[in-house]
Amino acid sequence: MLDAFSKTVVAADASNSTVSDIDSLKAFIASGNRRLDAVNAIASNASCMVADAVAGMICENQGLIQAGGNCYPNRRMAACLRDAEIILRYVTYALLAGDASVLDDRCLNGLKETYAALGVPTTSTVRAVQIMKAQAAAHIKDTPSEKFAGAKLRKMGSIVTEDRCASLVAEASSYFDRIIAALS
Ligand code: PEB
Ligand code: PEB
Repeated sequence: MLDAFSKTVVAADASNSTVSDIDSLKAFIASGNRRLDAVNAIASNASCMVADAVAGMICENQGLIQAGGNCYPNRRMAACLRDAEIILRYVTYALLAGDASVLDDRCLNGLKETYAALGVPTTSTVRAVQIMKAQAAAHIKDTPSEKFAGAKLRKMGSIVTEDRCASLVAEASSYFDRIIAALS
């Protein structure tokens, strides 16, 4: 498992050179508080996001909760909610570390095969992950809308930068894309 620092050291080691990429590490530290806010924006809204993403997935494919569907009976529904929460949690770990290896090694490694063996449908899982991707972007930018959240709307009220943390939104999105790629 790597983070932004160890990755730089490993890369330098592999090419028999000293760490030269100091600037990117400086930038990582300088933007550290934004990063923590981004992680917090996801982590503290996680239960709402997961419930909404799985509900959205089911709205679009109600066969999932009918007999024979993969969210039926309650035991499978619970497993699905749990899985969505696990996956979202690993995104927060990767975002905190600034590196995808924790997500790859501890969550995605073998997940596609596990789902195939259990008969968990890939397209539905991917849809739930896509909704979480949209939610995470909205929460990092602190622009969740009334349209999707209704009375559950929650803004962090964090310091809004001009770019609305675009680079962190892009980074978080890349982790969701990585999950989708690993499952497809
Ligand atoms: C991965 N998920 C399930 C299992 C495992 C995982 C190992 C089998 C054991 C169990 O049921 O607990 N566990 C999970 C994970 C990690 C881990 C990601 C990473 C560290 O340790 N069903 C749907 C949706 C989808 C879903 C598409 C998005 O219809 C999930 C949610 N996962 C689902 C279901 C089961 C499951 C298990 C329904 C139960 C399958 C079954 O028992 O028939
Ligand atoms: C599911 N939610 C969102 C999206 C969908 C759903 C399909 C759009 C995803 C995308 O753009 O691809 N839609 C929803 C659902 C049905 C449906 C259950 C069933 C009929 O059609 N915002 C908050 C809360 C948190 C939240 C803390 C409510 O302030 C969720 C839990 N959902 C949330 C957020 C978005 C979203 C999309 C932040 C991103 C879009 C936005 O807020 O504008």
